[in-house]
Amino acid sequence: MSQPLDSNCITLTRFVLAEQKKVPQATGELTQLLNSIQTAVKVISSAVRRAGITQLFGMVGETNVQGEEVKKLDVLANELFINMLKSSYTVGLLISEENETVIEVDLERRGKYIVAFDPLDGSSNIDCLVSIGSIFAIMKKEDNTIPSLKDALQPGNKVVAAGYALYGSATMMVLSLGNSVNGFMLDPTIGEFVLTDKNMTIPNRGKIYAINEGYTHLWDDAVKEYVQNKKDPAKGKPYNARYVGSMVADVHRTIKYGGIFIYPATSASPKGKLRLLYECIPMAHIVQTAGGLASNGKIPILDVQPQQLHERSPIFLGSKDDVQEVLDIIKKHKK
Ligand code: P6P
Repeated sequence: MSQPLDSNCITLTRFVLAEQKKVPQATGELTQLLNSIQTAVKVISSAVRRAGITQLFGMVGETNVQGEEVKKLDVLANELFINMLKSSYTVGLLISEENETVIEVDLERRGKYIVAFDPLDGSSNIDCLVSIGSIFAIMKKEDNTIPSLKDALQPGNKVVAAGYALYGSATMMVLSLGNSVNGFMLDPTIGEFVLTDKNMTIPNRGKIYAINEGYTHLWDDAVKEYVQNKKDPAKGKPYNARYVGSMVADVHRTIKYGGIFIYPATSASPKGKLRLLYECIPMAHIVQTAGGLASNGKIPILDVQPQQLHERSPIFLGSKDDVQEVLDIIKKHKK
């Protein structure tokens, strides 16, 4: 039985417009910016779902700035984010996981915002149809100088808005404007994102831990002890292990069900794998706004001062009590 059409459904566009009206000095540019991201996400969603049919799977035979093989969908997603953001007339500088340097917007289309994004995260999962996602963080340029690298290297506590799109069994956008986190499901019958998860809050404690245990031999003693505790019946009811290997999917489940997502530093990757500007910071902004914690093991992710565009960071993210538990073990091992 199909759902009756709701004549008053709260679309993402309506929601953002209503939020804008709550801010007297708002110019509407953020609304315009978010609408351009929404368009990019809708096209990426369509492409992801048709990839097998339209031969968008597979490599393009190139490698990106991370030295990873680039897939056709990666290229399409990156171009969509860049083109839609540039044509929103609200952005002056773009930072993409796929581009080695910052992308300056031409003068006539330049705006006051700066957007750091991972256009298609988890792309190694594309060909086997495991959920993938897009991640973005929006900052403001603080002065009227020509946009440059220094404008990109802002700490996460300067982020104005952050969000992700999850291309899973359905396509969903989750958005944090700083005061609340809200989830919008794409209704393909009307081509709109509709508010389905109002004011998302992460449980204070969960029962799931997510970490790639294939690297156990590379972890430090604190992470080894924490994960061992999660499996030890003598320490309490063991947690469930869940790991998709796609950050957006793992983080979304963590917000919905509670628990912890960890990508730690290892002896092979001393700063971990995940990128600070367009993976860790946006996810930290969203999880903290939803009532959780996100740390690099020493300080909150949002307090880290980025030094380089594609720098990596360890991340411990999720339910307040779960993250605090591992931070306490890290502190104990530092003594
Ligand atoms: P590993 C995907 O490649 C990604 O960038 C994130 O989405 C994911 O959390 C992580 O890497 C998975 O890395 O080393 O566990 O395969």
